Amino acid sequence: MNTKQIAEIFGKVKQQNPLVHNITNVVVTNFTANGLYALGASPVMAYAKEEVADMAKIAGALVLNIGTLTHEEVEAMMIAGKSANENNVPVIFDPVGAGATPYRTETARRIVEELSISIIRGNAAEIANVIGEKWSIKGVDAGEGTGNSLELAQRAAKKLNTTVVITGKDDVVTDGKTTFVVHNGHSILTKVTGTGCLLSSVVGAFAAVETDRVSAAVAALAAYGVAAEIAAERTAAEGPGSFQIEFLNQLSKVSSEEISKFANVEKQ
Ligand code: ATP
Ligand code: TZP
Ligand code: MG
Ligand code: MG
Repeated sequence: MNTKQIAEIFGKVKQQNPLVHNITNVVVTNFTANGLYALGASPVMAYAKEEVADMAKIAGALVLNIGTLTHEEVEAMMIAGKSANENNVPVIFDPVGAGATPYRTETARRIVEELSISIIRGNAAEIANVIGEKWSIKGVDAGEGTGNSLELAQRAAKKLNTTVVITGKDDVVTDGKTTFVVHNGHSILTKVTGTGCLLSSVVGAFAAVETDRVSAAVAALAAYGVAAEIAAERTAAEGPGSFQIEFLNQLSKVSSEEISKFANVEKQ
């Protein structure tokens, strides 16, 4: 996986304009839809249990996010996930806040047990709690952990038999055999709500056009991180409000050349 391959996968998202079906949280819905449009994908949010199976089967990827979960929404996620699995549509799971309350933790575990998840993306605390390890979490934000994210991601990939993405200052991608660390991004991303959730949906857009899960996730993280770096530089004198808008601009404007040049990816 080199920076040229990353830029190629990014180019395929723009060319193929994949439909990404999101069952996500009420905080980030609009930002997620706008971020996917900016990137060149087509977002759709569909939640009714009467229609989710039909929507998931025509999508390029299904993204499940438990940020503001309700009983009805979880049932819809199960129906959508089973339809996606039957129709070979990749399922991306963001276990927002797993570990914060027993209901979230139990639901996250039920999703990984009952569905075939292609890629799970969360902060270190969320991934640790999904696999039954202790890692403190403050609401939806990663707390202080005792462990090493890279080793945690590798343990989770083996235990869940899936591709795991743990984000933070550095991002780890692993399927348990092949591991990459992506160093792109900017700390101001933690001051804008939904930047993790949007990233999970962006991973969905990349997984829709690239069947190798690790390559799709690495390319998504690098492109997203480079766009954030450019946006942060351009709004350095302002704050998170200006950054949020400029980040959407850069998800749309960032070029394959910039991604090749600035992607900072390390194979372990
Ligand atoms: P949390 O709620 O713990 O912030 P999250 O679900 O919002 O988790 P993040 O881990 O914040 O997700 O990841 C979202 C994006 O922000 C990723 O692209 C990640 O690389 C980037 N990011 C997070 N923290 C930093 C940081 N300190 N420096 C650079 N990039 C960061
Ligand atoms: N509360 C429930 S979901 C949510 C909040 C604040 C959004 C979390 O977004 P992210 O991308 O995980 O920071
Ligand atoms: Mg965040
Ligand atoms: Mg999150």
